Amino acid sequence: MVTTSLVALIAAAGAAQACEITLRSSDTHPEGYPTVAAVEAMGDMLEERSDGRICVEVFHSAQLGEEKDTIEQTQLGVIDLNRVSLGPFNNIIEETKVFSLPYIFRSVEHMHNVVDGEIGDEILGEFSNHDLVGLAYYDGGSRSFYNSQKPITSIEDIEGLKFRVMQSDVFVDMVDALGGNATPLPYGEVYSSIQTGVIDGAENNWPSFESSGHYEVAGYYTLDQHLIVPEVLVMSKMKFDSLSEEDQALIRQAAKDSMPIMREQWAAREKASEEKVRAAGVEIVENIDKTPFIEAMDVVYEKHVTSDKLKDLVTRIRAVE
Ligand code: GTR
Repeated sequence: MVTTSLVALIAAAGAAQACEITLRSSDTHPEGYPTVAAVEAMGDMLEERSDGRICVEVFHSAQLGEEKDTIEQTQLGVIDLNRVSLGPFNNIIEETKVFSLPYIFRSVEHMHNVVDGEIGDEILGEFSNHDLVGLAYYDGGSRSFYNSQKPITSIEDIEGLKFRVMQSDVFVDMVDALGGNATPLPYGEVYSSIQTGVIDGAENNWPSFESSGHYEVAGYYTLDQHLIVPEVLVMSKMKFDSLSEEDQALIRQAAKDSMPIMREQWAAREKASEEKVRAAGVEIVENIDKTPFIEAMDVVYEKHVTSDKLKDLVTRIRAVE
């Protein structure tokens, strides 16, 4: 046993030594979550294709901090790679707002068609004006409301409830428009805030609702699916620009190649998380009438889609099949 672990240790040290460039990558999710697994898979491809010169080290479970802070750190070049939701970019990169608008995507398939096409490339391109390089899109399913108080079966039930949202004005206005009270908070503070009654609930997809344990403190989940926000893998522009063109191309390609791996894992994890949450006895409200929710969002669009550029993007997104 001792010999085996010693051999493994030496092998690991050897591999680490061979890496000329080690990219430190941040993720708020735990080991095994599809986003974490996808960036690890990207690292494996990169290491192989660069003959062991370029490695990726994924710091999962918010070891490097909460998303808003890690984004700043990535812009400053302290963190090299970062896998985050697009939501926290809304207040920094205007154009990302269009993918964070409630009910902008008709389905996950529609979202895939948009991000895989020219609009997706355009939005990724915007990151380079903000000290970042947009590398790839990942899935974030659809987000719905959960809370500790009561089943939400119609828009009226939201009245007066306090919901945590990601740190973006679009989401604050979204909850306000539904009659609730929005509190922007870092992801890591949501569990205890629901538990202590500081907030009544939050909103997220099946895998996050499950992996964060929020379902243990919020026993009502209403599948209103108000948001389908893609997630992104970004890189520090400073770090990216310091590399050779060949290495930049290797990184871009490995990131793109991790997308199908992510989508496959996501589909499986969504099912597994849903089963776990249902088995735990969470009351799920399904098949609600979404029309009043969609109609209530007009004010959010009026407030946030003001420039010609954003208006044009919204029209083009809607035109995608
Ligand atoms: C998750 C997403 C995370 C984070 C989190 C949140 O679905 O994968 O990147 O944004 O939601 O609500 O903060």
